[in-house]
This record gives sequence, structure tokens and C-alpha cells, in this order.
Amino acid sequence: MDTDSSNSNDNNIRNINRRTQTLNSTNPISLRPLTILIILFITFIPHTALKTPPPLPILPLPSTPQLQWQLSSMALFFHFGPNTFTDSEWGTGHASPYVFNPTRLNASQWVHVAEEAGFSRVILTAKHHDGFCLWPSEYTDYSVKASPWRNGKGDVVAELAMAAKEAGIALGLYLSPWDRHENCFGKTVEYNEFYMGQMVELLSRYGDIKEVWLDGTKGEGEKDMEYYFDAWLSLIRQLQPGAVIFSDAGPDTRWIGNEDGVTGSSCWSLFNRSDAEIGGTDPQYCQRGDPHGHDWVPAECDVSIRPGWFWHASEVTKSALKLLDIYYRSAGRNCLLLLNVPPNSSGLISDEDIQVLQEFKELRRSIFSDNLAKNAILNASSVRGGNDNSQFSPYNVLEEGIYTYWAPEEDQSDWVLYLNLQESVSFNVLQVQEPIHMGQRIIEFNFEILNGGGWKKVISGTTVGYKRLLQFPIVQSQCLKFVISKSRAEPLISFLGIYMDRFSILSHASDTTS
Ligand code: FUL
Repeated sequence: MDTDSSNSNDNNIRNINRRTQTLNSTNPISLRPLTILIILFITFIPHTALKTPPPLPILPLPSTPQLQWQLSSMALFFHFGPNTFTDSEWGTGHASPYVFNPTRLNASQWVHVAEEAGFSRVILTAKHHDGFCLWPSEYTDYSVKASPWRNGKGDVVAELAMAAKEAGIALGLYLSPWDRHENCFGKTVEYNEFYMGQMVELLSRYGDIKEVWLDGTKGEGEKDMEYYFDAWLSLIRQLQPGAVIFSDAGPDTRWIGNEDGVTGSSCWSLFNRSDAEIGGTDPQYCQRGDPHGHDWVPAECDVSIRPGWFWHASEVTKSALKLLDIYYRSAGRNCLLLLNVPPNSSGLISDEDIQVLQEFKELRRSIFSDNLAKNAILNASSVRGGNDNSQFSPYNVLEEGIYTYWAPEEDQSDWVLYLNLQESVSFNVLQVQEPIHMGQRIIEFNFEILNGGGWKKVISGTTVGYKRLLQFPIVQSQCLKFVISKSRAEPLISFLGIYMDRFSILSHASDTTS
């Protein structure tokens, strides 16, 4: 050892000992403030730095593709094919492929319309019930290959996939099991082989596919045959693990049980897949979901912007206010809104549909861009880890997104969030969100305002889920409270907002107001 450093070490040790003796022999009252601070720092810092872990999630939970799907809130559906040219909805499968000739088809326009209107996903009917394929399938002669469009060299799926990729829009594909063209439909093994061959083409040629839409519809009196759903699902998982699979029985997203694009006031993402069958699930069960369900299968609300799914020159577009009403009762009730906007026979989305989509976007922007609770002072009945724990603070509900949330202490009987808006505010919409990656929890809740010295109930409801929007006649108050009266586990809230909607006319009263 080098002597210089050994001497200096000895000196250091002596100095430390001397300082310690001084400390020990000194009356604590005369300790210098800096020393006290150091002692406090050493004593307390290690303890306060420990975080309280998040509460246990409650099963079932969404998968990553299901979360991505739900967070996107809305998707556009494109019904397109020979029906667009023959003015029909369920093509017979015998229309000449020659009718398919969209002279101005531009998939970038479809994607641009989606983007401009605030939709980040699109789904195309690659094959509808008539069996006509919008891509050059090698298993049939009934496809774009046999049409005059792009001299039989075109591929609508490829053009849309390219445009969607460039714009960063997620792409989904609909491949109808019911096929009115193919002769092998009705022969179980042969048709399943044919269908799976087409599925492989679609899921291996066009990059990432984010949703596969399995429509269980089959016309009455059709040939009886078995679909090998289990084999289809395994194949889809193998080829596109990031895709959600839709059908009236899931496995990843379920039909809502109607084609009006709306659900009732209770909507669980929980569901029992064993109680459902593709093409044969009780629509009521689809609509409500199941508070005791073992599977996470959230609902998708499909509806068309026009009366039909395919474009018809004579049909009129729904108004933006109608779309807003549908939005409240779909995306505002824990579902994804799948809005069909059918390209017309020139291969473009019609101007009147674009106009309505823009108005719909503007309505949403003007209502939801200003959370009137943004400056509120928040308090809660309790906070997980103590009132000073910012990780689970009630203020987290003012931050957008699901990953920060208010959590109460465990084993409480009161679950209340209090908001003092600091001034009296008028509003008629409440938005509440749960951090669904932790499971869907809330069963029942009340929303109340302080009015004339007492609390008055504005609205009560059942189920929240990813996003719940509640409308009620205009109320005015400075102090609000959100009370959770029943929950599957400690309730967690990731967002709470209040808004003024000056456009909607309250026509449906399925939530309870007082
Ligand atoms: C239904 C089909 O029969 C309609 O034509 C449309 O595709 C709709 C989305 O699903 O089952």
C-alpha cells in the first residue's frame, strides 16, 4: 500500500471519529441546522422513495391488439364490389365481372377521407357474399382479374394497403364466409380449403392486417355446411398475430347485435365465448356482454352512413347530427364505432358523404375540445398509498389517456371523486373512462352536483369501460361529485370531463337522469 495514501486514510478516519464524538457529546438542541437536514435526509429518503405498486388487475384483460383497437375508437368500413354497379346489396354471385369498372378509383382518397375525419382504421370488403374478389385470387375466376378495371391487372386490396400504410392508417379485411358464386360452397371440406386458401392470400400479401372481419350471415335456404372456425382462427393468429378477429362470437371483438351502430346503456367487454357461436349468438347477449364473462371480447357497432351498405345513387346520407347521436351510443358506450362509407361507382367516396364526415368531425371538436373541468380542484374519498401519493392522485383524471388513473385505498366502502370547478359552470355531457388494461370494474355510478346547499343527482348509470359519454339536460354548478356505488374491484378512473353540447337534441333516455 502506498504510505501517503495510508496516512491520509488514517487522518480521514481520525477526523470522522472526532466529528462523531463532537456530535455524540453535543446537546441535540445545539445541532447545526445543516447537520439536522443531513440526518433527516439519511433517515427518511429511502422510505419515501418507495412507490406503492398498482392494484391487482381484475381478469379478464385485453390483449395488446385489443387495446390498440379500442383506443382507436372509430373505424371506416368500405363496402365495394359489383353490388356498387348493379344497385344491389346481396349480389347473387352471377353478375358479370364486366360490371366492375370504377374508372376513377383512388384508394388514397378513401384513406385521406378517413384521416381527415379523425378515423385511424379502415376495413374493406375484400369479398362480400357475392363471392367477387377485389384482389386477384388464384382460387377463383370471379375477381378483379376478370374485370375491365385496369385491364384485369388491378388489385383493390393492394392499392388500399399501400395507401393505408403510407398514411399510417390500420387496415382490416372482410372475407365473407357465405359465397354465392363458388360451386364448392356447401361442400364442407372443399369450401373450407378454398376459403382458407383465400385467407392465406389476403393475410400474407398485403403487410400488416389489423382486423379480420368474419361475417356470420347466410341467406335463408342456403346450402347447409360447416365452417371450420377453429381452423380459421388459428390460421389468422399464425399469419397476423397483431390482428383482432371480429365475429358475433369474437374471439377478439364482437358484433353488437344490430346494424344501427348503437348499444344499450350497459355494455360489458366481458363475455363468455362458450355461450356464443359464430352466426348464431343471441343479439341481446352480444349487446350487453356479460358481467360474469371469462373472456375479454369488446363490442364493435357497425352502421352505414346511408341506408344500404353498398353505394346506391338514390340513397341519402345521414346527417352529421345523426352520426353524433350514434357516436354517443357506440363510442360513448364502451364500443368501437365502425361507420360504413361506401365508395361510389366511379371508385371515389362521394362529396356529400365527405361533407357530412367533416361536419361530424367539427361537431366532435367543438364539443369535446374543451373540458370544462380542466381547472378543477380535485379530492377523493381516499388515495391509494396516501393522500400525497401523486401516482394515484385524483388529479390524474384530468390527464387524457388511460394509463394514469385515480385509485382509492383498498378495502374502502366509499368511492367518491369531488371536483371544485372554482366557478359555476354550465354543461350537459359527462365523459368517464376506466383504465381498461386493469380490467373493466365499475358496475354502477351516480353523478351529482351541489345545488342550493345540497347534493342533487344529475344522472346515474351502469358500466363505464374504455369510454362512457352521458348526456343530460343542461345543469349549472361549481361543485360536482362522481360516486361509484358498485364495482367488481376497487374502481379506477383514468379520465373525467364535462362538456357543453349545444347541438344534440336529447331524444333517448336510456341513462337515468333526475
Ligand atoms: C351483414 C351483411 O349481410 C351486410 O351485407 C353487411 O356486409 C353487414 C356489415 O353485415 O351481415
